[in-house]
Amino acid sequence: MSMEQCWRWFGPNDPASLPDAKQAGATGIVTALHHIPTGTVWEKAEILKRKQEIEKQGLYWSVAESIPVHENIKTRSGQYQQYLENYKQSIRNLGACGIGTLCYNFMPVLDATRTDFNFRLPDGSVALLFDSTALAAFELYLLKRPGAELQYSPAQKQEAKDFLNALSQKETEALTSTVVAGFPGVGADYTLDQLQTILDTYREISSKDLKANLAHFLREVVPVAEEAGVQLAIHPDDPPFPVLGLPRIVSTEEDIREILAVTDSPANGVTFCTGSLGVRADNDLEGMIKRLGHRINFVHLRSTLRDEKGNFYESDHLAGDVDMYAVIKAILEEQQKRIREGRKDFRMPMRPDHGHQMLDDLHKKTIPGYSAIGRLRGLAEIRGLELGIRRTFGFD
Ligand code: DNO
Repeated sequence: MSMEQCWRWFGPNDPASLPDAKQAGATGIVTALHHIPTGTVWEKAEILKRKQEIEKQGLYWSVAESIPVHENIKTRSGQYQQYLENYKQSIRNLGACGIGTLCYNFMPVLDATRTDFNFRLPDGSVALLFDSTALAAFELYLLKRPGAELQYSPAQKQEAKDFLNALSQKETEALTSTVVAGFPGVGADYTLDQLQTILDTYREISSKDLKANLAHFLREVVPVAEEAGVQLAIHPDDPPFPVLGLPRIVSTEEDIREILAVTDSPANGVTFCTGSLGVRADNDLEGMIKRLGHRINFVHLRSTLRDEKGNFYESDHLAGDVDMYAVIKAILEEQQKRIREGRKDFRMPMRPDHGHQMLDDLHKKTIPGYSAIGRLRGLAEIRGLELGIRRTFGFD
């Protein structure tokens, strides 16, 4: 038995088509209704329309990634009650349409954060980079975030200033849009002023408060998800440490344990994203799968290479700091365990996360982290490694 092999597809605006996903060997599709604004209900008709489009190509809508959680829910302010009701309704509608897994995150303001979407590797391919000096330059001198200066030493500030001075106008603009707009489907496209205004809403919110708000969210939505037959899968923080002074609460094994303890239910699970969690050297990925595996509802496989300053870039899927062999083996063991226990949720939906822009895609417009060839290479490598492990250990 293999993990369900999925492909993230960004919908009709994705330069890679559904037949491309099929040719790459995926059977499941991971997608979202990206055109629906955050906070608005995903109506059944819209879900079904997308579902039929996917099924017409002989594929299956495996996971909804993501229905973004409105900022008002994260800060428990403004219209949060209405947004919660809308979220619950979207879960019910997903379940009614037969989509059984929902990936979401609780990262404040910005989702996954990088400083460079065009980091050139020695082989000429392009990767995503998080450079702490670039982030410091952004928040100290471009955003001018109050309080940021207290977080850096004089030497770090100087380094950030030198970094910024060496950038052209175009590179400076690219840094801002990379940090602020982030990845597609994230729904954040603020001006610097708007970003500061929204960051200010977190001034009085500690990580303890944010955890309480997440717990409140879970107590509200998990029973609805149970009833609707939808398994929730919280995505870890990316990167797994605070950025721009914001609290981050899904970065470590302990964080995940706390989340799972809020309501012990198969509907309250995690997206095990090795690329996000693997940035921290103190996250023992293999051990985490062994200990928390029963609540892994979705898997993102990707690797990063970090340095001691907290910088990292996205390496090849089978290279970098993540021991992909150990990770896949542990996930397949969890799958076998579920089969033995008679659990129905043994399909273990997995997608290769991110990939390099390479070969022909270097000359095309692609979505950062999601070029067709990069996605294909990631999936192909993971499939091969998985098959080898399955045959070796008799996981069939
Ligand atoms: C980036 C993605 C994230 C992820 C969301 C899940 O490429 O891995 O944007 O989809 O955080 O909610």
